[in-house]
Amino acid sequence: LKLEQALREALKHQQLQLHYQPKFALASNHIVGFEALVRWQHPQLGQVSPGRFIPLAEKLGLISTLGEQVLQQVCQQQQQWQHLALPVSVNISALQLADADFVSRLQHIVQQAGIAPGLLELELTESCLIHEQAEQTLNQLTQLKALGFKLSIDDFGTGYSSLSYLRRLPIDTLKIDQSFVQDLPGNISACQIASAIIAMAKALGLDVIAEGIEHQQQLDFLLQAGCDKGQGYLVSAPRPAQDFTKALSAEN
Ligand code: G
Ligand code: G
Ligand code: NA
Ligand code: MN
Repeated sequence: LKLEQALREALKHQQLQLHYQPKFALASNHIVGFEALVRWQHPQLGQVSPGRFIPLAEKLGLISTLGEQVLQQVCQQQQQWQHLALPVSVNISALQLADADFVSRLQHIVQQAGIAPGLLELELTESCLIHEQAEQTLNQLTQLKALGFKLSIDDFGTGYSSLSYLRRLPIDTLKIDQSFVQDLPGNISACQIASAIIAMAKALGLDVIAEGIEHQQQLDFLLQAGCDKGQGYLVSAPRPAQDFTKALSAEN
């Protein structure tokens, strides 16, 4: 009950913050975009992990409220970074996407901020995409795509979606799950799965990015397997936006 009350207060007073993790070109280490990750620093409870409060927000029916605050903050940040023209991705939970108002609310937030939809990418997990209302989800994604938003499948390879369903989705990017990346290059099946995802993405004309790169040998393997983008502690953990603003203005 205490955490529940604290979360309600935090949402009421808009106290959640965002960190940003760079996405980089594996060949050059240049930043090519960011992923926004929500953070909650509570005065008494300390840092509460999203792994705890996101499921709680879902349970309490607060995930759309939380998600809208995240989207609003990302749009504000993108106003500030507009000259960089780097896409920022946002994690969207299944229940948030299931909200019938999701598309129109997102559109409203983006219009209010005056941001080009192409600067926003929505990260959806496979479990977010497969449920009883597959047709409705397909419909929504088609609308989002038509509006110019970018779509990616997060944690790719860990879900249960069929390739025949995925084939119909208007997706731009596959994100190779970090559980595979972690085991590169020493584990043969991890190598084969990563290579297969990269080859499949290319064959389908999709972008592919590897998550959770911590070591140079992982990066080297991915690069020679044909993957050209990554994220991970090797280059940077998620950090406050201002930590990047200065470096980016020097780079661009
Ligand atoms: O940094 P990490 O501990 O940030 O994130 C833990 C989990 O929380 C990940 O699965 C991540 O996708 C999820 N997460 C982080 N930020 C958000 C967000 O803004 N919305 C949703 N729905 N999930 C998020
Ligand atoms: O579910 P999703 O893929 O959105 O979650 C990403 C999670 O991975 C976040 O909690 C983020 O902080 C974390 N993360 C990002 N880079 C690394 C990394 O290099 N290693 C590990 N172990 N975690 C990472
Ligand atoms: Na993600
Ligand atoms: Mn992921």
